[in-house]
Amino acid sequence: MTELEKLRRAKIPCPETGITVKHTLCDICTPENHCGVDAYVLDGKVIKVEGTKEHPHNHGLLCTKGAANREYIYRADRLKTPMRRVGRRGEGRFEPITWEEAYDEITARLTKIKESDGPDAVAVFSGYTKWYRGLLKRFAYSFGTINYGTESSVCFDATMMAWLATTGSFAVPDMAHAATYIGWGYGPHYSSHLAVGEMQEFKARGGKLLIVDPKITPAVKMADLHLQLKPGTDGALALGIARVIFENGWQDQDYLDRFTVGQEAYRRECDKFNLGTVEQITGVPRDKVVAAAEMIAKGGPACMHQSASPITQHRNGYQNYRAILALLAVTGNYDRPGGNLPIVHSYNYQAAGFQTREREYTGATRLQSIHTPIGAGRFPAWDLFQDEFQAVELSQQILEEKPYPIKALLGFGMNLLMFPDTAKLCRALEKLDFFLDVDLFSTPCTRYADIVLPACTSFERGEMRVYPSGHAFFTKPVIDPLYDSRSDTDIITDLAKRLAPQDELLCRGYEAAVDYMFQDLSVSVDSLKASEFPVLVPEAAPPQVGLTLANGFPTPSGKFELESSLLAQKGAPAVPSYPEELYHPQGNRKYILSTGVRLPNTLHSRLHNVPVLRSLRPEPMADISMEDAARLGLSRGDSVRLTTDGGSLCVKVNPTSAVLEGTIHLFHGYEEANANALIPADWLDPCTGFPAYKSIGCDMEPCAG
Ligand SMILES: Nc1nc2c(c(=O)[nH]1)N[C@H]1C(S)=C(S)[C@@H](COP(=O)(O)OP(=O)(O)OC[C@H]3O[C@@H](n4cnc5c(=O)[nH]c(N)nc54)[C@H](O)[C@@H]3O)O[C@H]1N2
Ligand SMILES: Nc1nc2c(c(=O)[nH]1)N[C@H]1C(S)=C(S)[C@@H](COP(=O)(O)OP(=O)(O)OC[C@H]3O[C@@H](n4cnc5c(=O)[nH]c(N)nc54)[C@H](O)[C@@H]3O)O[C@H]1N2
Ligand SMILES: [Mo]
Repeated sequence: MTELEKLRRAKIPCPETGITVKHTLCDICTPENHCGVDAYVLDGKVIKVEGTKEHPHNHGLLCTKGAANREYIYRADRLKTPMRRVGRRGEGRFEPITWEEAYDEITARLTKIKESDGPDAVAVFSGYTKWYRGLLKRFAYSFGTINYGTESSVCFDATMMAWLATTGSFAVPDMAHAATYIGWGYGPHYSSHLAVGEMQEFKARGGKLLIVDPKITPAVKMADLHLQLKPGTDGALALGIARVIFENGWQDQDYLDRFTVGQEAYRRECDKFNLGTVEQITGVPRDKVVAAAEMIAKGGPACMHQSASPITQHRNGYQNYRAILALLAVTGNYDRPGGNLPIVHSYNYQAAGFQTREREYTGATRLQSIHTPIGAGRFPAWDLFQDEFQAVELSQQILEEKPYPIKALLGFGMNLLMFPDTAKLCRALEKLDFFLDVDLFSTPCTRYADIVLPACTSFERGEMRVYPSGHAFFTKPVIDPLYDSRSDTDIITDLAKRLAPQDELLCRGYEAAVDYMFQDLSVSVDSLKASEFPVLVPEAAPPQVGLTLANGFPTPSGKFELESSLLAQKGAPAVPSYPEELYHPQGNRKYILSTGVRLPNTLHSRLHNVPVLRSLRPEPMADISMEDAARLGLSRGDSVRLTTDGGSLCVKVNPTSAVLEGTIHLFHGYEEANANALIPADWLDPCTGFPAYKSIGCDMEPCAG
């Protein structure tokens, strides 16, 4: 082997090999992470990825998913060109067309529908991808429709809405000053790997960790106390813990008296949950409930993990989460050092400690309409706090045409396997007059589209990111867009020029939009582009502790609302409650099925087709307890039929001591075992409309493979 061959094989970046290292980010998972990535590029191809050591957020670390970026961007099923459907909807037969042909057809079809049925008959939807959303939302409003909706209809926003009703502002844990950490539904090793290091430091300082989780996870192994509750019973547990605190006089009565409203009504709710009741509902032994109460109330300043979604994805999820939040008031841990500190999201779902004009940009062109957005009037918390449509109601409105018809859908990164009752959504997509889907890959959803457009990945585009440290990063493409793909924001801008030409700022595209939003700051797209790494924005400042307590909460009463006046006005339960008879997940079925608890090698539907990650769990598998496996005579790899009120499917089992007897865990996004085929369309939290993905009654019986 020559010296050059050796250098190339070792992927050494230097002039001889022609290998260069360029900096970008991983956008496979949640914007909370979006780690810096070093891409090793040879002849316009990415040949290797590593974490960026100079990146202020991930400091060179990458998780399983991030390390698979090369295989992700080169997935064999990348869309190559714009396409027009030639077969039946769902069949997946397409012909390639040019971008111009695609744009002409989209423009003609949408213009016609706007004329015949009005602009609100066109719905604009974004899946999990978030980077283009500011532009997409403004495009929807400038086109004239009020129907802009996203995957946030099922994700973090229920958590956010619980904070808004309770304290008026979202708040993050002040780990640096806390003595106790409440890890309620906390699984960072799989869902948010950078948080693990923070937890290790916290433990090394002597901090105490409480974990409330139905599964035994890597985080449980770090815990001082683990409450292994049945999925979705969190409300009963939180109210029971509060009752123990009150009975022992451990509450911060001064905080409760000065800063909260609704104490009496809340205490009446807590009184319903004595230790026997709590144990019977949740399965958590009474001594552990008492120990948790003591740890939270007496263990020094306590802060809690904000939990993205597993607490709220239950039929009583919103109230369960509010019941947990109430513990911060009972123990005086909101807006105090070591507690949870209020912050505001400043750009693209992230808090960076500086203000931007994002809301002004996205909302400026929203028109008045005689209609309300899809799903309005059905879910009180959603109505109070959201301006988007509630996407779980999309299929219903397309099919029923009530209160008015939806005829066209523009999907960006839409994944139909995300929605409960997938079959119903497929029927709805079949009924549409026009469906555009923009994606990186050929998916079950693109198969229903009339026109499919190929988007490019974060490696092939430039995009703006902000980080909690106050940093902003404007990336540059590290390779050209693959095939004939384009960035989402270029696609939106091109469509805007045809369908909303009057919106001059929108038609100037993404960089103009970012500059508009950042105009009050001393950084701009150009100044950020000049840097290879994230730049600290001078205006960024850490949250100031105690301001809310001094100036009043941004709620109608100016206080921490244990009893929410806004929810009361909407006829929703104003005090956190757990009416078991209403939310019992099992019905007459034997098991509780929880779908979608995160696994290290999966991200929704995105990574099932990435060979290296697929190899870690080659097939979809339901995790079941050793006890249930023994009783049914099942070994690893045997098949079972799972049946719920929503449907039934066959899947292999993975017996494990990590899950509770009587529970079944199945990850979602697999076409061959679609968890959401088991969730009925109406299995929703009535406050938020969020699907109860994580607790539904299920039967299980062995079946042929
Ligand atoms: N690997 C991976 N990472 C991801 C994602 C992914 O698909 N894969 N998705 C991203 C997205 S969109 C989101 S929203 C976040 C979600 O991120 P997280 O909120 O962290 O979600 P999970 O990891 O599913 O759940 C965290 C822990 O909550 C536990 N849990 C499940 N049900 C309950 C319950 O009823 N009560 C309690 N107390 N605990 C429960 C789970 O067992 C798990 O250990 O993850 C993000 N990160
Ligand atoms: N049963 C069950 N269902 C769930 C959950 C659960 O826990 N259980 N979790 C829910 C949660 S919290 C969430 S956030 C949702 C996830 O919501 P989904 O929207 O289902 O998430 P993904 O599958 O990651 O991505 C959607 C699509 O976006 C495409 N895509 C990726 N990057 C880009 C891009 O840059 N541009 C474009 N145009 N497309 C892109 C992907 O190829 C994919 O087809 O799922 C929800 N559904
Ligand atoms: Mo999510």
